[in-house]
Amino acid sequence: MAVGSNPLQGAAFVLAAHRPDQLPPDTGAEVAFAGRSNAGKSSALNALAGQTALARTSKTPGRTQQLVVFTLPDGRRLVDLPGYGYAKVPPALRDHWKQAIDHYLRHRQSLRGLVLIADIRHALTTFDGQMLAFCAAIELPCVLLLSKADKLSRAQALARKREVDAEIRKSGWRAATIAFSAPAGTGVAEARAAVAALLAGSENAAKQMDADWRG
Ligand SMILES: Nc1nc2c(ncn2[C@@H]2O[C@H](COP(=O)(O)OP(=O)(O)OP(=O)(O)O)[C@@H](O)[C@H]2O)c(=O)[nH]1
Ligand SMILES: [Mg+2]
Repeated sequence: MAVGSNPLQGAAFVLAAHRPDQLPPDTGAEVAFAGRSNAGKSSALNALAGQTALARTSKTPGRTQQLVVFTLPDGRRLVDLPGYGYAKVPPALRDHWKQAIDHYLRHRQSLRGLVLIADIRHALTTFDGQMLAFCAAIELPCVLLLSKADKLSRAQALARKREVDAEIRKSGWRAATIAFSAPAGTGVAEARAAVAALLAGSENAAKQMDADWRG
């Protein structure tokens, strides 16, 4: 690939699903973007796609309220998930999303990997830990984008990345971490390459076994 070309170029909106059964057919390959509400999932997706207004972003947490699906020209997909942990969402809706995301992560055969987004300035949340543990348990590759790195100096950002790397190792999780900033472009090229690698990855072995077992 030519230097500077974007493997995630040409992404286009497909649909927004309120329930996993409204998603496109479970074939091919997709990568999902997950993380705490307001962490910068939609902004990261836009930066990776090289577009400013593909996924909707907002200062107000709880913006993304559906499983929003985008397709690349070759048919592979990016999925923007609703944020977790936003206290002001009514409990019934929060439960709905928890279950929908849970179901999606457990059963989606075409899911090749997860991009987890967490604000570099904050400690990983319980939910982040659950996501990382879940990925480790089902051997789903995970890339952790440490977002809003522009809010720290380079030295501070590097120190935080090292801390998070150490926490991941200590906990027995597996994830590549990238210090990331959507507005400053930090880590964008590296994250694009990581997502392209996830999309090119083989079907998740554990899920395939699960599907075979379920018949
Ligand atoms: N400084 C800075 N701000 C960012 C960055 N990424 C996102 N933001 C800001 O953080 C806020 C939330 O960004 P979103 O991308 O909408 O976050 P989200 O995780 O999709 O949020 P929900 O859909 O509500 O779960 C917005 O005001 C963004 O402009 C970043 O890398 N640096
Ligand atoms: Mg969002």
